[in-house]
Amino acid sequence: MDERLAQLREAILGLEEEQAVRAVTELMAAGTDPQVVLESGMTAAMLELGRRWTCGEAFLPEIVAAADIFGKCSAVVEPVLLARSVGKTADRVVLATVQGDLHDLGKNIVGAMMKTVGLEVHDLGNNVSAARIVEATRELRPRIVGLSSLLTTTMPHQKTTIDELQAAGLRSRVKVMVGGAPVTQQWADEIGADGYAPNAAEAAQVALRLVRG
Ligand code: B1M
Repeated sequence: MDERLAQLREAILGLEEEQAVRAVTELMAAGTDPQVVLESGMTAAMLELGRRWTCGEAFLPEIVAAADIFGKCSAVVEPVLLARSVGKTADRVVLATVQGDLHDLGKNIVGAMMKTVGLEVHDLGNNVSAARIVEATRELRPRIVGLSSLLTTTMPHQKTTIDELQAAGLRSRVKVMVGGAPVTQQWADEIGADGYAPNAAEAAQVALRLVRG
């Protein structure tokens, strides 16, 4: 099993789309836990790529290509993940990557994991302004607003969004969760968020705790 996960990682790192999709399909067929495939296979490959990028050993076009392959692999894993969903709750989540930020692979996994615990997820996409999140909160009346940010330069938009929810008189109606690679519990506390999670599996559990009050 570990060997197949390693093959998946290597295929993503080598930008071998066919091999990556084949590896992920075989892992699913073999009954491997989709969460393990997402975290230890696919996410691990992206983190290694990020490391190589920082060291000048990988370049932007490679990152773009790997992100595309990651999306294709996700399309194989997500249906398996969703098939394990427990019954639906009536609780809605509005999820977005904040303004100025195009990173959405992690946010998409968070959305999928939240669906598996029965939450109704409305994903607004990436590069979403605080105004749009406020509007969606007013329209959809979610219990949770989830904000993802992968750039240190866009993290402040998590705070702006919280401030704008407050200004619109909606802050007391929702719990705000934040996450993304540079986000920490300390940052979440600092900006007055109600929850933080370091990964998608924990995000789903934190969301459940927040809706159960
Ligand atoms: Co960019 N990028 N990127 N990038 N990118 C990072 C984030 C970076 C750390 C790379 C590096 O320098 N080593 C760096 C940020 C540095 C910083 O902020 N200090 C960086 C940079 C600089 C940039 C650009 C500025 C590069 C440029 O153009 N010069 C540019 C910015 C574009 C923009 O957003 N405006 C850019 C662009 C891109 C691509 C478009 C090429 C691509 C994104 C494609 C896409 O998402 N569709 C990309 C990628 C892929 C990365 C890395 C390599 C991988 C990110 C990823 O997908 N990880 C990344 C390196 C890294 O993170 N170390 C990097 C896999 C994903 C599953 O994990 O998103 O962390 P992650 O999500 C996790 C958790 O964080 C958590 O759960 C998820 C699953 O476990 N989580 C939450 C996420 N959201 C959550 C929300 C929650 C709770 C948990 O509650 C609501």
